[in-house]
Amino acid sequence: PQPTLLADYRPYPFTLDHVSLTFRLAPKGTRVCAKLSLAPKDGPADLVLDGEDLRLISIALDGTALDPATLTLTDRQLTLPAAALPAGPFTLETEVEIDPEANTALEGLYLSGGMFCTQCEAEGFRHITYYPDRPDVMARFDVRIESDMPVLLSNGNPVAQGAGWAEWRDPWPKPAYLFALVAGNLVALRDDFITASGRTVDLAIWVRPGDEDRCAYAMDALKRSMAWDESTYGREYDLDVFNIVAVDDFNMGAMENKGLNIFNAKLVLASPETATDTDYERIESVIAHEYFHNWTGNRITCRDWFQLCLKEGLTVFRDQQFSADERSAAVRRIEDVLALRARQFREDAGPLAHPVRPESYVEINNFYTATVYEKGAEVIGMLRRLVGPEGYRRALDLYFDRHDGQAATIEDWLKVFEDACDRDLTQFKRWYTEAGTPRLHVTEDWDAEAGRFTLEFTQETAATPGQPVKGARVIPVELGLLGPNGDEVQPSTLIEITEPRQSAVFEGLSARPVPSILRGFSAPVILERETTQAARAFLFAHDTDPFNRWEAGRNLARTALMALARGAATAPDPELIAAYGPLLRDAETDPAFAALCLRLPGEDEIAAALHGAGHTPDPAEIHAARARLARAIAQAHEEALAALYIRMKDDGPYSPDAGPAGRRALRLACLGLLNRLDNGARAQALFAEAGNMTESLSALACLIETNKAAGALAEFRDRWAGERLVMDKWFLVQMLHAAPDRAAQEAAHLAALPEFDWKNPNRFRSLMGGLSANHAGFHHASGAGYRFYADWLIRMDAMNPQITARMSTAFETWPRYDAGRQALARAELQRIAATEGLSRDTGEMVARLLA
Ligand code: HT7
Ligand code: ZN
Repeated sequence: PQPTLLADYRPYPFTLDHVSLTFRLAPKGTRVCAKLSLAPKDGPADLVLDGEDLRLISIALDGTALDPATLTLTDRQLTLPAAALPAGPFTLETEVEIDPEANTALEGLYLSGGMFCTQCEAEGFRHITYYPDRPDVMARFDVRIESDMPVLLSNGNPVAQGAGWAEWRDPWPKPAYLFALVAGNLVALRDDFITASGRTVDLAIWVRPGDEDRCAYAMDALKRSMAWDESTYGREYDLDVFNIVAVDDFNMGAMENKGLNIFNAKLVLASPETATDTDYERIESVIAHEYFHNWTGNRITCRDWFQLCLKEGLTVFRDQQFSADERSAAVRRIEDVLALRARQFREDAGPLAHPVRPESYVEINNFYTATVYEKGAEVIGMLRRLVGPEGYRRALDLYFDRHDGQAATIEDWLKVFEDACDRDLTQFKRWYTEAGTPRLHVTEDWDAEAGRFTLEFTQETAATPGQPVKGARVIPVELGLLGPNGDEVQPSTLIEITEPRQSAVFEGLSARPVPSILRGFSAPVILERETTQAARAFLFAHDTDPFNRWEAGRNLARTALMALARGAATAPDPELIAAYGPLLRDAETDPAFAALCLRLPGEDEIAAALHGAGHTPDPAEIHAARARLARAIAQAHEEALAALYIRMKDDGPYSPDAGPAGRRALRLACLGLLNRLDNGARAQALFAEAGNMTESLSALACLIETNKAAGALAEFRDRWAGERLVMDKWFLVQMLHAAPDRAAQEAAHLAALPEFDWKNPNRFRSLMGGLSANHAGFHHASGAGYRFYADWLIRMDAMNPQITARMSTAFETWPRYDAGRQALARAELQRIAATEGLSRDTGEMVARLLA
């Protein structure tokens, strides 16, 4: 298939003011009548409408049926020649038939557990009716739904309803990707919100009967999000109602359809017994994210899909700010950076690397990536740092004023910063146009006589697919200097690196300082420092910037693990082990932070670091090194860990708030280490007494690791047999913690169970995602992990190309490993590529992976 290019963008030659849609819902033969009010913009042009998997029943122009000979119909488009169209405004009416029951790809209108629902981003609307399915065509929608389902929902405000029908009107022009419809047997948790200007908004979260008592947390998060967007960005909600619907079968996390957000049930439903602290945290942030899209995405949308980061990067940045305000800012920053490195740095370093704003795609669904989302958010964080909080607010106010109701571009976005903050962002724009993670190398020079300390920065970005040469980036580096006793001799200051090589000089110092560089992770770069384990341990003990304190501990541990894994050290680094002493003594000051510091770098992170340093990672050695270090830490600090494990026990009622969740995180981090010594004894006891899912699941993981889980797994399975979201966890935990030598076998065993409903995306992701995240299991030298995974990708592709293509990214690191593993992985990718009838989605991904 031909790629779509940013350079080929052309405005749509018609305006589309208004759309009327009527749905007669039926599982097999749903009828969709659409009336489009169109007008040519600048003279005659062919009218091209997108449409896929539609059966055209009738078509009429200004009320008169069209002779089928006038139009050209392909399997992707309907074209009416300019000569057949009036010179002024006209209406086009079509009736089509679609088959929601057969829609296993979950794009367009489909059925999930007997309920009708839609997913239209990015190009799902073309599976519903003939339409200019592109984000720069914005229209007002009226919708009539006819169905015997008790609840009938669409975008905007309700207009009228009767037995078997309902009508909705959305007063705000929107692109088709924000269209939504839901029809089902649903019940609601209701509440309301009074906006800053005094309007009452009716809120409802719609779920299957029986689930309504698991929506309170999501509702609370929604109301807090609405208040936060008013107080922090001055953005008020703009409809009379805001509906959220939870569905079981969903390709991604959630969708921001105007006034009718649709969510994967796992990001709405939570109770202490069924959801973990991490689930609660994620529900809060995704509810906020989708709500924030109302302004950054819906009121101001994207001109074309190349501009996806305009709404996604900004909205991720906003949800991160929200969580930082609602919880601990330092902890949230560390978690965000962990996720960024695990997903985005990995993407940027491999065959799938692409710029935050790509310039070409075959299937746009393949570009909903960590680069567009998470790096897109980092770029905005850098902009905010460079212009300061007031400048940022001025720029955002201008953005909303200038572009409300428009489909905008990254150029528009940068221009508001240039205008509001009087800055030239030409060089900064490279963050949007060039792929790859810059490496920022720093060397230190100390002139004792002059009391002068110099840092020299060199930046370099490696070639990425299609981009052999890179320019220097603007890199905001927040840094401070610590004196020998840990006092801050130079408080945090912002240095703007713009050159390939640049220095920063600090004068008037009485002793050689220890620099704390890239505080708060002020830029998404790989910082390379020539430093010692002792200097890292010093920062781990003394840095006043919590992010860099954590970072120092992480670097200390990663360096030690790399040495162990490649046989450069014969025993775990004593400097590292000693560094945990003060941390544990002080852990109760901020338990969530201490828990993060106790978490060792993951195996994939160690593999990436080894590869980045020019070594070939061996997954089995990495696994062994990590286990060995964890055991050594546990042995050295057994007493302190055991004491904390007891002290962090919470006897009160469960609360998902940051405080109690942080105490649990610390307690469970201690458990994870102690489990290496007590052979599952504490985990067994905890599993028996656990009053919430966070503890149950951690105990289960520990038992699997000590090979003591048979009884607990059976008990868990019996207890939660009817709970889909909990059973997803049962599959996932077994895959994540399976012994590497048995991981593929274990996956095959689980896949053969009757509970493995592979057509449900959450269930599929639990098993396959769990396998690919089991680093040493997936990359097993036998190739069994690769083979099993590829078998299932091939099977899933015929069912759901979007899920398959996304999950093929498990292979994105294959060039990192030894020749044997490379050959095995390549063979599996080639086997997928050669599959007859392979989807465009997966075809594009596999081709890029093999390029
Ligand atoms: N804007 C949405 C992205 C999206 C999506 C969601 C669900 C299913 C398929 C989807 N394709 C794209 C979600 C978001 O980022 O907020
Ligand atoms: Zn989003």
